[in-house]
Amino acid sequence: MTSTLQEGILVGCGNPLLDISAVVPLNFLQKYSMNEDDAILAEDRHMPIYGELVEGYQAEFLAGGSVQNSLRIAQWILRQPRVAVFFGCVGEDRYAGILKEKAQAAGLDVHYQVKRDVPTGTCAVLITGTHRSLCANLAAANNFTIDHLEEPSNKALVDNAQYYYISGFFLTVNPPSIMQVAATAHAKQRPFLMNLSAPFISQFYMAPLLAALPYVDIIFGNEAEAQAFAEAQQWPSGDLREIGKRLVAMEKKNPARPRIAILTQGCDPVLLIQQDSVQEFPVTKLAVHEIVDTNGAGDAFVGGFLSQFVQGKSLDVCIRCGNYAAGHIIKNPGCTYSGEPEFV
Ligand code: 26A
Repeated sequence: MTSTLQEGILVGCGNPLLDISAVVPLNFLQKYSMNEDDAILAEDRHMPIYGELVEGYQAEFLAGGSVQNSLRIAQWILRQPRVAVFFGCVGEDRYAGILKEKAQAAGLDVHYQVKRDVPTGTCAVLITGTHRSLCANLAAANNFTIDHLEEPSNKALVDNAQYYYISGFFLTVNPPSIMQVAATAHAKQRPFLMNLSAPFISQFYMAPLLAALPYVDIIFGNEAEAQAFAEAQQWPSGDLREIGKRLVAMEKKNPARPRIAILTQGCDPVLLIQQDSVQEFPVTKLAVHEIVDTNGAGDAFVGGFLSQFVQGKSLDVCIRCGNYAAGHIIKNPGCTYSGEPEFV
């Protein structure tokens, strides 16, 4: 990075979760009726998973939560602390301490809402080969309220930012906060970026997603998430390019800035979809022995993208950096990095 960026230029809201990650056999997934590459909310029947992973599978504890991951990765690449600000809700416990320490070590400026008597959220990460299945127990993260954003110091942070990023995952927690941040971005004509996050968001949270979408300047998603959106909309074609074109053509509050869709598809090319064009960006395929786990790959992609986007770089630089960041974290456990970033 050459120039100095404004502190807090990027604001994100999400669910701060501590990932409890372990390699498991396929029958572990089957026992909990989970599939490879799921991303779900824990129900009562999933609650034993966390203890089982710790006791029987040498689980690792890693900083997680989708938006927080992306912002940590953006900070790592930027090498300038406090460019990004993160809001989310945690408990008052050891896990919250770990999350805060990891976020701050990355240079992220965290402003957690703290909910006493509710544990910090966790996410079981079940690794099977190159797949990862996620089961989130949001706990404290689910208690985020809009009044946290209305506290004067936090409101100032939101007002002063130039870029906003919120996951689709956060639609399960607090749509009013999303709408408020989106409205601020719109009023100030600043980019608002969002992520489809998981198929279940389109399946079960379509109403709040459709309410936010008119404010979204850039929408991220992977192939399964885009397909789930298309199915929930009953669009006839499952072709990813067609889905992207329809997504960018949906209602937009600020038509002067047409929506952009960025759809990832594992090691197949990333699609950049704009009004009349679809561009492909190749992904460097890693050898199986280089892959530690794919947990956080999508978040890291967004983090890499954001690190360039906040510097006003072109979309192709942003996407190349997204691909670089995703490739790096796949070679590390969870959404973690090692050494100095090598993106130029
Ligand atoms: C609402 N849900 C289900 C979630 C998540 C989530 N982050 C926010 N909300 N479910 C999984 N994650 C996080 O996604 C990362 C991988 O992309 C996990 O904590 C994991 O770090």
